[in-house]
Amino acid sequence: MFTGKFEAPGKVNTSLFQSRRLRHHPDFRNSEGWKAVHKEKDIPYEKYPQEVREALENGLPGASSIEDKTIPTFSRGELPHFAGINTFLKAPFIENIRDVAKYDAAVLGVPFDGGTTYRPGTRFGPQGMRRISALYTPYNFEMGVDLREQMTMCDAGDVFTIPANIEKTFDQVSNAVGYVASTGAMPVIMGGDHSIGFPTIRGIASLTSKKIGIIHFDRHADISEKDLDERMHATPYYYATNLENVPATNLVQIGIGGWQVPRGAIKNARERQTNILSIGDVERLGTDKVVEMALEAAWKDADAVYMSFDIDSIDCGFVPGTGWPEPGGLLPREALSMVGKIAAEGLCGIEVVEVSPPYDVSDITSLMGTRIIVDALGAMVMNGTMGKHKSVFDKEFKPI
Ligand SMILES: [Mn+2]
Repeated sequence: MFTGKFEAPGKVNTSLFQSRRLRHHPDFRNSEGWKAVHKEKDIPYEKYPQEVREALENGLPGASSIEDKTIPTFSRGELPHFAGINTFLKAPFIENIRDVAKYDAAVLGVPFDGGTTYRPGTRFGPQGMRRISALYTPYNFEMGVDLREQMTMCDAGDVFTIPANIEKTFDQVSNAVGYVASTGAMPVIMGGDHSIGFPTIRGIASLTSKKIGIIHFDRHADISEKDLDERMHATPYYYATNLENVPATNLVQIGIGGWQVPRGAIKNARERQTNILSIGDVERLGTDKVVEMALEAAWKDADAVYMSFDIDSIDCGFVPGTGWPEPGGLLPREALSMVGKIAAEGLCGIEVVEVSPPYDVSDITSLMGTRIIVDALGAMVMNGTMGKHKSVFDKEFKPI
């Protein structure tokens, strides 16, 4: 902190200090920082003390030399961030999947990279995101939300995927996501490559007769009919928009562009009239306008919206750990801003795909994936839209 007492060597230019003295003290009251500092006091503070009490009971009181009497002998709960068993955000792991019904949201991993056509490794995506999510507290400063205090979340573990069989894996994924959603818990899915974008929405769409829109962040259109003769990670939106209640005209694809988009996919996008917004559109229109357009198209005559976030929609300089890096993508700030505003309106599910830890550097790609999830959850909590989608489900869960 500058105290105004240091003496710089040599000649000091005092004109800057003098000009400051002439002005009034700047007013910070309209700054986000000032507002956030004051908002924090209104967030409930009940579950954390309860967690500390449980930690002491389960983990034994700490050594007598430790002055902070909230510290147990065995690490239980959030602290220290480098310790413990890594569930997502240290949320409770539920051994019995039926217990998901008790939570607002359930995080589940889909460790699968059988749909990958260049770099593999996304089977380690859920582990990568869980590990680095330990870095986070459940509180977000600017939003003024505390996920631990204001919602309930569990880690449901991973779907049992079949590494060499895409179709069997798709069935497992649809059943897992459909089951979780049918209990009322919002599925939060950590991929996995983007091939899972079809079975995830199939699982949710099977629970309702109503229409579902999709907001899809990506550098790639992912709407090819086949890739290397199979339904791979370039094909999810071809099959998703074949579903009766998932119209292509309610699919919004943000960030598409570059040299990795197959022409056949674009023909399909054109024929099906999906809504594509390029990085240039984001730059030219700005994130607020893009969000406004995306929400309008995705929600048009739809009853719920699902968000699929391919981490490669962000410039690969920020997310090197991914399967098909394409430079020129979104800036992290642009991505987070749009995700927050889209989630604020309510979502029936979230997925983050294409995080490939073997190609990552310092966990930054996993960290970005984690951040997309927590920002979406935070925005929903802040706007009171968590759980809003539940009324859309009017059909029973029927496993494939
Ligand atoms: Mn992609």
